[in-house]
Amino acid sequence: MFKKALAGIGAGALLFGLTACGGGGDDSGDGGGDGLVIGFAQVGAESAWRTANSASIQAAAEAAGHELKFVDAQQEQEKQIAAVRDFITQQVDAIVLAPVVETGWTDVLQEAADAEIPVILADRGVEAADEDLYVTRLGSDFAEEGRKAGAWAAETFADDADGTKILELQGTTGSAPANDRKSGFFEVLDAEGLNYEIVDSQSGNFTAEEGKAVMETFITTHGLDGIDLLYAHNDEMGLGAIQAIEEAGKVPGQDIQIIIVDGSKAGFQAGVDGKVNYIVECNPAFGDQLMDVVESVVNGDEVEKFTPVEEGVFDATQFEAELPNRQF
Ligand code: GZL
Repeated sequence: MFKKALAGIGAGALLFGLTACGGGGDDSGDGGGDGLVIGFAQVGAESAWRTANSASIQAAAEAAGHELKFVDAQQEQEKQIAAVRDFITQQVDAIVLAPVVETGWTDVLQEAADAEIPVILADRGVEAADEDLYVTRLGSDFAEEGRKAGAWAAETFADDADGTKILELQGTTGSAPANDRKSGFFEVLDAEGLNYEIVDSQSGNFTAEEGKAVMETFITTHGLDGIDLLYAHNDEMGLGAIQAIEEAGKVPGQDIQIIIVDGSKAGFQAGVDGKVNYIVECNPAFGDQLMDVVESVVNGDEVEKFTPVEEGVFDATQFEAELPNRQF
């Protein structure tokens, strides 16, 4: 692989080496041609967001002429770690990792560093202690997504004299989006001085099935009377909760207001149907941007430690107009 041939050579030679490699090469599919060989350890296929993210990255790699070795880890960290180790053995040019949780990566990231294979984080992040073991992260600012949700809730319930009662469906326990969407949300509620109570908060693991099951438990434990707001960290859990709310004889979007994060077609349809009140967008379609970042890293270019993807927010007045634009 061109990387091994140039190990320990200065950036200039690295650039020359890439050009040399790019000029010739065989069609063995090992990246010996113009393209890179990129190992991608994806979280899983737990949501429409994830499926769209995988499709975006796979399409972008093909369009850029790179070979993408794709592994769906089924939301299991052990499978992601094994995939990264396999990419190291295969001596890929770069590793892209969407870490399912923030902790437990130090050893395998160190192994990639020792093998002189750059690691780029796509989507989720890892704990700060491992910050020097990856080159850059491309993805969302999850805390900002939480702040956006909190700002709408603080405004919507500002005059709720007897206090706003909140249920929270958290994403995968230990994942960056779950941790940060939670912290950003309550940071704003506190900063705005909202009088609120967290009646209950559990993880629905970003899936519709688990989101519905947890909401059923919330209803059994607390009932829905007096509950003002459900904050669901992604669409799937919110949609599962809507089923549980309706089966309990209540009207989602009216008896209990609902915030979801992602912005899938199904989420916007629920908004058009009046069952969701606010949507914070989380953009999965960053495949082309990711390929640019990977190429820059392999070229030895300077890159920012974090590159946020662009994303917006939508309320009930915008759902119908935006629905046709949704890509996943
Ligand atoms: C966020 C991403 C989350 C989505 C969920 O960038 O990691 O994981 O919000 C997905 O839908 O499961």
